[in-house]
Amino acid sequence: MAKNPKEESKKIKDLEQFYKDPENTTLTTNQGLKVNDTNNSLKSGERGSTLLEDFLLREKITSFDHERIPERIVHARGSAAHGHFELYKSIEQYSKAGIFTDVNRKTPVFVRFSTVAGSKGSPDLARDVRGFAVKFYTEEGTWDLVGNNMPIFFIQDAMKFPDLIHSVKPEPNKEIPQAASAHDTFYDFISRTTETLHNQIWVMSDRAIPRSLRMMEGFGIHTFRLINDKGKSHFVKFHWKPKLGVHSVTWDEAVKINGADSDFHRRDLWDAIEAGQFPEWELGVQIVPQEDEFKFDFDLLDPTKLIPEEMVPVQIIGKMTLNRNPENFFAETEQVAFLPGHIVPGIDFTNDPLLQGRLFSYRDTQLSRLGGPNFHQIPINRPVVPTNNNQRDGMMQTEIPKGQTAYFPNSLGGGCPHLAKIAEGAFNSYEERIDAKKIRTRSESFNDHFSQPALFYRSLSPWEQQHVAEAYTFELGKCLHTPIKERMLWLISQIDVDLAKTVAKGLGLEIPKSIEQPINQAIGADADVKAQQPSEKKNYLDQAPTLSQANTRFESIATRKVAVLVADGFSMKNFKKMQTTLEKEGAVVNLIAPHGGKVICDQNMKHAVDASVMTTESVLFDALYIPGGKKAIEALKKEAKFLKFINEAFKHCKAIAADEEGEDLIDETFVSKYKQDAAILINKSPADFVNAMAKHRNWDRMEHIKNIPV
Ligand code: HDD
Repeated sequence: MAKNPKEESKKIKDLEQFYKDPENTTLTTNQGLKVNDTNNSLKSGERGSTLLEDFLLREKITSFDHERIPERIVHARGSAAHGHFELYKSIEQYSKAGIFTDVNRKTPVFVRFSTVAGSKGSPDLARDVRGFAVKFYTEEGTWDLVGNNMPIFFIQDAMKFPDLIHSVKPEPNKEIPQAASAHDTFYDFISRTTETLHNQIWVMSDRAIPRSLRMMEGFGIHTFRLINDKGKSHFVKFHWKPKLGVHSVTWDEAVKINGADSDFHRRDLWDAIEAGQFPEWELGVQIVPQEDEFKFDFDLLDPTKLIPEEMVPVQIIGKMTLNRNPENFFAETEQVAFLPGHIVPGIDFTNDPLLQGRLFSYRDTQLSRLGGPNFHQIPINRPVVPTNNNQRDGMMQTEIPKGQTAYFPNSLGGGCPHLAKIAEGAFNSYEERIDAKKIRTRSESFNDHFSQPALFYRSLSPWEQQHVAEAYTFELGKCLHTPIKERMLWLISQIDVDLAKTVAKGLGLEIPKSIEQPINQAIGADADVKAQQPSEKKNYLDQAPTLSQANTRFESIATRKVAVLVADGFSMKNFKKMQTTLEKEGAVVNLIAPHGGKVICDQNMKHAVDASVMTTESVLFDALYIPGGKKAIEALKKEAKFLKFINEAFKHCKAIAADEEGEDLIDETFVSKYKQDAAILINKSPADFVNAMAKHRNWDRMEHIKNIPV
């Protein structure tokens, strides 16, 4: 039972009319005919052929044959939840949107998280960008903020999106590899399209392998506009900040989690919500006055650039809570349709060419994914306010529009539906003055491709920088074509020479002194090639500390999973003390034993085992605890898997605690040599263990972990 109440919003009430509960019902056909045999087809004799007449067989099989719809072309793998958004303070000086002015509202939301490249069934811990799509069911219509967990995008113009995605998806001749960017076609494209380098270095960082969907930031990416009731526009970037901080796993863990539990993120989100440990994010805005549009060293319309928080601080204005799991994956998570074009008065677009292309693509894709123009009538997509217009018919029309007229203006229908005035809340686009020639080109103000990847890398802590170097080395190491790797090495050297040297060493290659021109080939055939090359690297800010995960929140261990290694005879006194403290802090304590069923402690009490060691792995936990108990420790020593468990947790820089005889088990492992480590806690207080866990990992340990052969 959830500790906290589930979401009961206007949207949930709307969905309730569509719920179908099988409890106490009789099996029927789709026509309501009661059925008394759904196991056998109608035959001509007991051993005879099946008859065409069998409408029961036909209905059942036909429905089954058509159960699948096309998976999303990108972001196919995802998980979602319901919740709400609350505003802390009105920002009416910037926006007239009800959601940004009315502090008494709880706006229902449905949020879908996703990976980008993999198919629907691909593993959760792929190195990838994560989608962060929020549907706000507002009183003025639905607003979709369709963002990612990184603040920038790979490309600057929607025209290049199919190329980007074709390069990262499995190669078309062999459909390999699944959910992975570590292959030739991706780096062939990246190395010839230098605008991608900023997003690419973020993907090489730990941001691409989150510990949990609940522990990642979200970004609207594009510069949008906020419009106030006087019609004045401010530029805005949207940020989601997780209450639990931004945390990641290591690459070695990610690879192993994908085998041990490929639903790791999906399960984590579901379990946290079921347990009443509701994920929360604060919404922040970076506001730039219209007059300051050209005050930056980069173009605000360029989606490959972020505005460092050190230059424009993020103002926190509200909080989103996810507190209800969907009832049905297909009906809700699969059928939800996000469209960046869904906006409300008080919010508007800018001329960002990536955003402009997205405004076309998302509606278009729903037509083939959901079968026609009426996808807004699917329960999860229905707004919470009435819709009235003269759009008609189409596949799967489920409403019954009444009346003689389906056009405007009309007099036969009393002029309805009638138009709304702007003062009554009608949408009107921001009046932007345009005086330009029609031209197919890229603005030269978009040409700075190296400054921000370099700023990002400079802002990382040494352990994060090491992870970036290892990620490039892994990814390029999987490429088979040396010229592609060399081209990448040269480009990385433009970001940071030392980084390129480390990667080159790992690849056993030299950084080329120069590469053939042009560097950037994402240009038109008649373009001025020189003008379109990346400009000199600038240094307008030495460091942006907010970009580093080393500066995130480390306050809480809520929802962290602790594996307690036990066998018959484990110390109840040690265990109870630790369990009480951990659970008080909101952590999840699991007993891992040599077998399933029950274990008996030294006080002769039976305890349910959460998992036998054979069915689980240390990578699925955040920390380990080994209570004492001589008999138990002797039993644990006999199972090599427990030793692997401990060695691996150490390698992944996790906190490990042991009491009394628990130390003897530690002494059987590689950890015995590193007992002075700050996150190895032998006979220390539970509070010390909590503190070590709250730091997420002890990254200082990284210098030793290469010595651990697991
Ligand atoms: Fe996209 C899905 C995020 C650029 C075309 N995109 C999709 C989803 C997210 C994003 C989170 C999944 C939504 C869901 O959960 O259903 N996409 C982004 C971001 C972008 C971006 C943050 C850049 C800032 N996307 C982008 C471009 C195009 C698309 C430039 C095409 C020109 N995206 C799509 C799509 C998808 C999609 C093909 C697939 C399924 C869907 O739309 O509904 O239309």
